[in-house]
Amino acid sequence: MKQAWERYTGKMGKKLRTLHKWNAWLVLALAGSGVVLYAPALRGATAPIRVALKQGHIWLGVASIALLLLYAPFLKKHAKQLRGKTMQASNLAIVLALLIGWSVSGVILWLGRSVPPAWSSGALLAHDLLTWVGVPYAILHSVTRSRWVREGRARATGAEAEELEAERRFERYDGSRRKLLKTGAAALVAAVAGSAVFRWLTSVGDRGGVTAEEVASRAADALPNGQELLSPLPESNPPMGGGAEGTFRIYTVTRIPEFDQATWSFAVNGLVDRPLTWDWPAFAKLARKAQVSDFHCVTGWSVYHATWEGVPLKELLALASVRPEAKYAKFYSGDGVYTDALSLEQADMDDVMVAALIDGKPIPEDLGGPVRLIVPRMYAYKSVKWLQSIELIDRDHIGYWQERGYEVDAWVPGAKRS
Ligand SMILES: Nc1nc2c(c(=O)[nH]1)N[C@H]1C(S)=C(S)[C@@H](COP(=O)(O)O)O[C@H]1N2
Ligand SMILES: [Mo]
Repeated sequence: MKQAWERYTGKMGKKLRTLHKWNAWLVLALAGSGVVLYAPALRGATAPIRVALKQGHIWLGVASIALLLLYAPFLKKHAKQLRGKTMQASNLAIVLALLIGWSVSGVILWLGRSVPPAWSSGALLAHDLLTWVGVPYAILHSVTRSRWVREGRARATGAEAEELEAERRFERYDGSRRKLLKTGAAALVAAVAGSAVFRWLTSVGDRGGVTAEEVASRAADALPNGQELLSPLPESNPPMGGGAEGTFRIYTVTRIPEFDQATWSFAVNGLVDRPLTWDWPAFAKLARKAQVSDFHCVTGWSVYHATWEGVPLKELLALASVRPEAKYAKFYSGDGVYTDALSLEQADMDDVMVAALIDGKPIPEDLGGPVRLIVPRMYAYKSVKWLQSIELIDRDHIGYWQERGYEVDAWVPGAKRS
């Protein structure tokens, strides 16, 4: 590929060419793996390899940081050579800003549980934003250069005279209005294609993320039948936590099960003396409590001080009268695939809840409604959505994500353990 710096001669030109080539491949691989890691629509299909994919993405990121460090000694001289070439100089500035931004936020994300959740969520936001700017930019960059590359290749037969001619063409082309038009057209195509791909990748049911405020405004349509049965306690209306802050990313590994009040049921069974089943109206009548808690996904995002209202798990277990030989509670999602488990000591924590409302509104379907588990002191992969039944068992059960490489220890750092 003939880039601006390919016209440099000498040692530095050669090094820059090599660095540029490696950087291009790394950015491509990072973008590919990063988009797969991000895309809600791909969670289920990629579940078995997600942990390895994330590890691979991290190592590619480390390699990319190494390239930046290798480039650093050339920066001053390189910038000097680009003086007066506005297009190329601004390209360099943009690329460096992107790479540095990705590196810093990536390292913070990599540190994971050794940094406060607020750092992780800031870093995740930055990492994503840079990607939504950087990937279209990289596509644009390669598209606008490729025409010149094609011309250059046709002419570059090795002869010096032809090389010079190609270079002259490039200089003219670089400044021409045609280039501007081409760039504009390529930008348009990239933007349209990019947003279509983005919308597909982020589609889960019908959306990819939902802010706490949106939860409140959409809740009414989310549970068309039965939501009127859940009248919020005074503590959640207005929410005693003051309203949740943050954005839930909507996750499912299959689909979003549809809530039908007529067929919905909830059961506690297994090693219990009194197996119990509720239909929706009966479940909606159970005494509920309200609590304020934070919600942390291990990938870096958090939602703070949501007011959850529901039935404390320990009260449901007490109603069913757990037998002494039971050691674990296993949770089944109505999606038919997702499960998790808690030891009975963990299940006994006061804030583990089968929640039905958030901030005084019924939990919307895409956030796990009508009822989901909430385990505030553990990462949210323990918080099974569309909770359908709880089975008491005498041995541990490895949950959906732990089975696929997530840490079995899901405690949020700093959280008080049972
Ligand atoms: N049934 C089911 N429950 C689930 C998940 C899932 O994919 N399916 N994802 C878990 C993970 S990893 C997180 S971070 C939270 C996300 O909750 P949200 O989709 O309401 O934001 O749900 C947890 N519970
Ligand atoms: Mo998560």
